[in-house]
Amino acid sequence: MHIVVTGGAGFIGANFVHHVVREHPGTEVTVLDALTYAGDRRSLDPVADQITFVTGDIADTATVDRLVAAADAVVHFAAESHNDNSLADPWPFVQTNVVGTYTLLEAVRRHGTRLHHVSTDEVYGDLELDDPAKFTPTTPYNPSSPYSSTKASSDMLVRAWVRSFGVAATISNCSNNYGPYQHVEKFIPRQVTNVIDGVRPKLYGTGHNVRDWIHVDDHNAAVWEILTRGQIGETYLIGADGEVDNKTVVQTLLELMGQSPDAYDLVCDRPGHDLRYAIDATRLRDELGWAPRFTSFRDGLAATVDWYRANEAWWRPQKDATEARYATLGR
Ligand code: NAD
Ligand code: TDX
Repeated sequence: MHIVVTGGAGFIGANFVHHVVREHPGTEVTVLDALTYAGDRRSLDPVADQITFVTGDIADTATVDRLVAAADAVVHFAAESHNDNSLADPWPFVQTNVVGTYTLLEAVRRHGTRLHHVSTDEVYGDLELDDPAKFTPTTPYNPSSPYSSTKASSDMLVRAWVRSFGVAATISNCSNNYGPYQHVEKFIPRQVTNVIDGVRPKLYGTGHNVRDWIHVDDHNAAVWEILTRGQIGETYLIGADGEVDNKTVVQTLLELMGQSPDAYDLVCDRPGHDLRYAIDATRLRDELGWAPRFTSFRDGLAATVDWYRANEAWWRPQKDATEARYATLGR
């Protein structure tokens, strides 16, 4: 099988490429990535001689058409992915997440190529802290931010192209990922690298918001199962029953890094900040037999801390610019 991986120089996409090269060695992999501030070719260094890398935009029809024509499947990770950035400037989110996904859909329609669209649980909005409910594939869409509304839009486009044009696509909506190669703008890498730099972690608002954490390798193993064995036209939710509030995440990190558990600061909240996400992954578990391998969040966090400690050369170039952006937001 020849797959095109969009966004393969980003956090989850790069880990997916590593996963495929490691676990499914017969697969031919072409990465299409625009190398925005969030993409880093060095994340693919360990597999560089086993893949083809194309620098390009998913909204560029000619490039996309050429690559899609030669592939059996597209695994679509490319996106603008950070909520805080989408509040500061929504336009790149509309352009990449909506127009870019549209461009890919038209190409897979022309060439009959299989598509797996990678999306997020944030399309469902948020849950109350004490609500026993979790998101399921039939939960109504109710996105809160420019980021999540553009991801919801892209999901809707995929659904419509399946129904109206018979495109062979699947969708997955996953919860918050953690692991190696995640940009330092995101919550866990930001706090780990702050502590390494002697800066106190920064919790938005009260720190009571809950995220449903999953290790990136568990997400990517699920994506592979859906790509190869999922039912066309279906939506699969991916989650590992990893609900933890942000304050507990920071306190665990502080403890793992030898600091006092109250050595953090509360900073001003993100506007529209979703309270809680929680995933019911029953379909994925029952239909495809998937189960997470990282069952201890604490152990997964400890390994992630070790990775950031050992790979300062990878994250250091992004750190100052990222913190300068946060400083302008007061966060
Ligand atoms: P990321 O920001 O780390 O990486 C995005 C990648 O896409 C970068 O390499 C970037 O250069 C590339 N890209 C951006 N715009 C592009 C364009 N126009 N054309 C080509 N490439 C472009 O994001 P991530 O955290 O790895 O997320 C990957 C996907 O997974 C996204 O679709 C996101 O919505 C989804 N997702 C992320 C999470 C999470 O916790 N990070 C959870 C669920 C779903
Ligand atoms: O410094 C911080 N302090 C803080 O308290 C940062 C950067 C974040 N937070 C909070 C906000 C969230 O409640 O931590 C939580 C996680 O924040 P992010 O890492 O920005 O992730 P989130 O907004 O939950 O979205 C992530 O998961 C779903 C990804 O960035 C999305 O791409 C994915 O779709």
